[in-house]
Amino acid sequence: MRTQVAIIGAGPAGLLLSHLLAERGVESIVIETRSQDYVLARIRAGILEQSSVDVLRAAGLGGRLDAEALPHRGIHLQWPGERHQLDFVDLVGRHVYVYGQTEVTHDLVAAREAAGQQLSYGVTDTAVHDIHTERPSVTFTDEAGAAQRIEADVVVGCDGSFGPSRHAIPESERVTWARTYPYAWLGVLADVAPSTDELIYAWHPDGFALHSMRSPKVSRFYLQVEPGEDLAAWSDDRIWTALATRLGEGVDWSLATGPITDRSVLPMRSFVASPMRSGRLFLAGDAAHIVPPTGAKGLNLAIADVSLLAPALADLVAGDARRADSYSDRALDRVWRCTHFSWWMTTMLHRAGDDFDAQLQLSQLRWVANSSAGGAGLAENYAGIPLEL
Ligand code: FAS
Ligand code: PHB
Repeated sequence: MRTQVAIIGAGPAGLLLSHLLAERGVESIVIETRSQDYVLARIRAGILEQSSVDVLRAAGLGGRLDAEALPHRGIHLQWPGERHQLDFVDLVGRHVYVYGQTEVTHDLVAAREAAGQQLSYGVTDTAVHDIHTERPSVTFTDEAGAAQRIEADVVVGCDGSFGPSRHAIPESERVTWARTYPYAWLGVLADVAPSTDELIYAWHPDGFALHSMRSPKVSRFYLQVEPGEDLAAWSDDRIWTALATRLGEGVDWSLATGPITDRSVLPMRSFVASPMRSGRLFLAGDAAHIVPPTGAKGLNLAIADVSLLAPALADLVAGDARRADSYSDRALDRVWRCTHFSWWMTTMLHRAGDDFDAQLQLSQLRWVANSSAGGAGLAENYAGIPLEL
């Protein structure tokens, strides 16, 4: 097969990139190792920054989003006996939107199918070749078991945290940074109306808890647990008791419960790989960086990367390499800002260390909740710094 841009991965990064390239008259082929059903069923991020909503709307993907997304002015910070609302609109003039990554993926798949995008699911043995030539290629085995090759002008690795593409960058060129946190998240999806108007991020001696949501009838929760926690150790009752305690201790509030429809343990780590470009190979999204989800940055960073990359590749295939040459540095600026913020939110809110650490965390929370400077710092990063495209 022959195309201008070969994209590895049909997650948000790969699907949105193919859409933004098509808008610029650049053709692409997308290959994906999972089935379409698997990709569409994944439950992941829940919050879109204003910039991400703007990108999706400008790309004609705002239809369902405008009808179903829940605009939120801010979040609640909670610790035993106190709950404080941080109003991002008052602090920095920006909203955030509750609209699950699952919905974003559905909208992207529908748009790409309507556009006749060439997209192969169920591929295996993906490999990237000749990235330092003007004829890079991707080989893979298709769902029918046949060996395939895509010859392209450019290859983009949108293959997530466990994909092969970043390993195609020569070791001598590649630098990576990683931090594994001493805790994980137990994620819970439940068919119950949220017991809060906006997300509650709660510090508690027993561990962190987060009350999020997907719609007026579906709630999403997270509990800090040990890394590699055994799901079997968490009955429904234990989950609801822990959530009610951690989210509500010392405040006049009660948690509604309902049928739990999904539960999973999510590891917490930070990871950055540089550069995000080598020759004719570019990286975008989780293929280049992973953030702990406390800052709600993962999906938004993937959208930011491809918003920068699409115009750069359109220029490159037309013979102008300037934006492609600056892509990695520009993308990594935002990656490190989001990596720091996600680390900061995570280490402020999760119980680890000794009582001295706990006093430091509580003091930081009181400062963020009561100082306009502290609140604006969190608001600016959480609501997202405007994209400079
Ligand atoms: P993705 O991982 O979404 O997509 C990569 C795609 O590449 C996948 O479909 C994969 O199957 C495919 N692929 C991999 N190897 C391949 C190969 N060899 N050949 C072809 N295809 C290949 N972020 C938040 O902000 N909040 C959250 O609550 C949150 N929860 C998460 C929970 C989990 C379990 C995970 C893993 C991530 C979570 N994230 C969360 C982060 C997540 O939302 C990512 O940031 C987002 O999916 C990034 O999108 P992509 O870069 O497209 O990567
Ligand atoms: C979610 O709704 O899945 C969610 C929201 C905020 C986060 C992480 C996850 O920080």
